[in-house]
Amino acid sequence: MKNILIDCDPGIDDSVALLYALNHDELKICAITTVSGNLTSDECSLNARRILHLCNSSEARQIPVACGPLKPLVRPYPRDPFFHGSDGLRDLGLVDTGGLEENVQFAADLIVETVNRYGDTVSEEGLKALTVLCLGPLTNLALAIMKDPTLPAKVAEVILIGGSFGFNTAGSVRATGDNPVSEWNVYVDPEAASLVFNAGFNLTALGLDVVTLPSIELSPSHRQTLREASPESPAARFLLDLLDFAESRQFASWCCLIDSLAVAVAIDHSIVEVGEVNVAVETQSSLSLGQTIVNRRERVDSQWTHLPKIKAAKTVDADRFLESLVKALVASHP
Ligand SMILES: [Ca+2]
Repeated sequence: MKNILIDCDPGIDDSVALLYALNHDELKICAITTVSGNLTSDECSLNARRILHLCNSSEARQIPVACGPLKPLVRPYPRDPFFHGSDGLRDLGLVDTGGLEENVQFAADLIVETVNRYGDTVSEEGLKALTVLCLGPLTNLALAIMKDPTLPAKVAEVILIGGSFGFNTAGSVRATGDNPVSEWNVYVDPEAASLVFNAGFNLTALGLDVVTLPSIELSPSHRQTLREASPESPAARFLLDLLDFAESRQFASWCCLIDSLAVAVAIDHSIVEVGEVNVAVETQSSLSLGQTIVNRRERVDSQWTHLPKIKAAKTVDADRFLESLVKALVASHP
């Protein structure tokens, strides 16, 4: 069992990721924090609690949900051009939170508290006990390390959805930020991303290089499995509804599954192959704001070794990822 904290902005792909983590028996969600990204943080908090209620389990009802700031660290909030439905959940009528209230703490405070509660304990495998999944802009984690700079040493790993690291052309042909070279989560709050990349976490970034690959496509067999489970499984039914929504607008199924890859990597890191990169975030240019710049020059004396070194995913075993996701979703019962 792995303890995780999920910082997120649900949003349809975050919601699938939450349902995946909630229904996987190797993960325990210790806390959920929400950030302004796909929607503003307060809308995301409401949606996170709607998803917990959809699970209808006593364990899900115990998970604290705390809301972060309504805007990025220093910039206005740019509303997501990708339409998630007017409520962020595809307008399926999932309005009920089952009475689940938002935690009174600010998101960054809940992150600090949770890391300090679990970070000094050690798992059976000898690892530090809390893994942090960041599925949206990095505002909350940046605020948390400003409050408590000891956090990076206490977290087992940060697994984040963000950036683009030049391993293939996906970062340019499927860029999601509001310019041709940036990824949405880093684009929204580049200063926060820069702080987090420089903080010294054991950090794995899952960027556009892997999350937008066309091989992340649910097969007819996966869809049949979801359909057969859907009368009993609200999570399976939810994903089928989202796929209809995305594909009716000519988006591929990976659009609904981006954030779920972080959950899959938390369960089994070998689902992705990673490489080490020195990376910086562009925070000045109006043309390339949010670009994650990786030095790919061959000459040893041309390396930018002063930049922080992180792990970034190069390839993904899409078949194993999708099998794991579908298996968890079909197992969910109210
Ligand atoms: Ca997200």
